Amino acid sequence: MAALAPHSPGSDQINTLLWIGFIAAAILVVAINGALIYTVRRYRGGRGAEPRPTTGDRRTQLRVGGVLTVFAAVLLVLGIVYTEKAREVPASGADGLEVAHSEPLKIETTGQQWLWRYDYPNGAFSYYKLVVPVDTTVELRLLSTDVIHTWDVPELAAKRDAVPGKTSEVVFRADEEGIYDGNSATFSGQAYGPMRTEVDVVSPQEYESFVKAQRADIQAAQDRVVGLIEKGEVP
Ligand SMILES: [Cu+2]
Repeated sequence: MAALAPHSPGSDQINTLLWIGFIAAAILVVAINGALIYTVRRYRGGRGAEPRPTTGDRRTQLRVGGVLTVFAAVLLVLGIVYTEKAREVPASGADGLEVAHSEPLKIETTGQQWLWRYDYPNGAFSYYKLVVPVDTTVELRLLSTDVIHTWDVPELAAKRDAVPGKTSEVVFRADEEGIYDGNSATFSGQAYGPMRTEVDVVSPQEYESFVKAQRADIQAAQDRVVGLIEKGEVP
């Protein structure tokens, strides 16, 4: 049951919690079936004989009730502890982006039918593919221009909705370079299926050169359009 391959502290906590839930369920299944088989075998009546009605004495009832209560209480506490931990904003690590050591790298993330757009601090933007530095705390500020979209990259963070007129945040710190795929998780119109995303986790140097090159490309394209307008080639 590898439900997740966590690559960020938050999804790590959620993964641990999933395992705790799985083990708790397994313990219950074994205990209940064990008790049932034991009781049936122990109090089995003879062939043709009327079965004996049995009730446990009060002490046994209290003991079983007590054990189950403690079990439920432990699960509740673990659930609260791990969800709280998953909400904590992790600090950037030593291998992370230098400027993001004191506060997270903020990237504006806009969902629109049917694309994700990422706006980086230096003015560069990209569609579909988000590039972030490894070991760096990244804060995505989710916005939507039309309907509700859901940003869902399970290896990095719990999914979150981008709601028109509201800002929500996704925080993660990727522990390994690589490509992480995102899903379409909420129906947002006819082309929601292909509205996926991809997160490329790269070294801080690669990140810096990506946003620099991206910005230069965008600037060059804009200059070209302005040039054409000035020459009267674009009405
Ligand atoms: Cu969508």
